[in-house]
Amino acid sequence: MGLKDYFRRFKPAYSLYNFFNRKKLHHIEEAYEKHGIKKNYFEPINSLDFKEAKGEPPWLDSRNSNDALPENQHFKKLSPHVQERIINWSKDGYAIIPQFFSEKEIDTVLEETNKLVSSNKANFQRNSNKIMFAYRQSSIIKNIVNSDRLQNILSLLLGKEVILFQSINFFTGSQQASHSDSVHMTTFPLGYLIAVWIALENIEEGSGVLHYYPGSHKLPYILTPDYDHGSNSLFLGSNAYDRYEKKIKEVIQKNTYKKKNFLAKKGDILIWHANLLHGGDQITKPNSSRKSMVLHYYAKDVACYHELTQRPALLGDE
Ligand SMILES: O=C(O)CCC(=O)C(=O)O
Repeated sequence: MGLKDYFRRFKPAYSLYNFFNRKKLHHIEEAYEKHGIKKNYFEPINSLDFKEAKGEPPWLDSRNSNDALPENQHFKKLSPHVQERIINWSKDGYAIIPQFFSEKEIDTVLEETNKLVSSNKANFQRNSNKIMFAYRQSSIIKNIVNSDRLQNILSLLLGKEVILFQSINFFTGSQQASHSDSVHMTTFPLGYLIAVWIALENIEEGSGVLHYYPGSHKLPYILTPDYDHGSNSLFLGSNAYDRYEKKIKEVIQKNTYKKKNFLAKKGDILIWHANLLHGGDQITKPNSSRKSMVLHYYAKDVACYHELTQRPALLGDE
């Protein structure tokens, strides 16, 4: 293992970084205070820290959306097209809204993304061709994708106002193994993350299609105590994510959830629950493109952190 990897697993390095980023960590100080957790804002954190804390899950995790949504004032204001698409949220853990974005909106997002790339401003993730946080660099992208029209739906589903935390633009399939976002972007109480996948072109079979397991959001969350993560007080476990993926594979094998693929048309969206298992299929047609954008939102007034890397989330920089 290289020195760089060793350093990436060294928890005090993150603490030092956090120490100098207090402004982006006020939210976690507030959460610690609210839940009586004796911890400094810069220290490592994971779900075990909230073992004794009390908190309510999102309202549609404890109620049936078929009964609860029709009584809701915000639901009543949505178009019948959207209402019909989100009504089974609590059973399915996902909602597909065809043609949520117009062709013109998507073309504008693509043009802006291409501009970021050609001007060398795109924030490519290490060793990948995914662009992170494009919405922070282009207000045009931000205004299109992070519209009130979308936020109102997400806030309704979580029962709390949402804030956009991260966007990822893909040119090709991620081929990421099935996972729950809650190991990457975790909340206390659990369940206060929500994601939106936007098709930026018609998605073809073989291009590394997004897959998901309807209903799998009801499975227990797989967090630090539930798999062999290999970390200790100083270091994160080596290959902790591989170990997590292995655990999820076992969970899928033990259950009977049926995998579905999202063969989306340009402008379609799929919204998923914080704990819905999903991932990217293998690319079987070499050189195929799969242009898409993912938005991850946290709810306001909850603890937001990263279970896998045991760091509080840095919020801000909008
Ligand atoms: O788009 C994909 O292939 C997977 C995206 C994903 O899993 C995520 O952003 O959480």
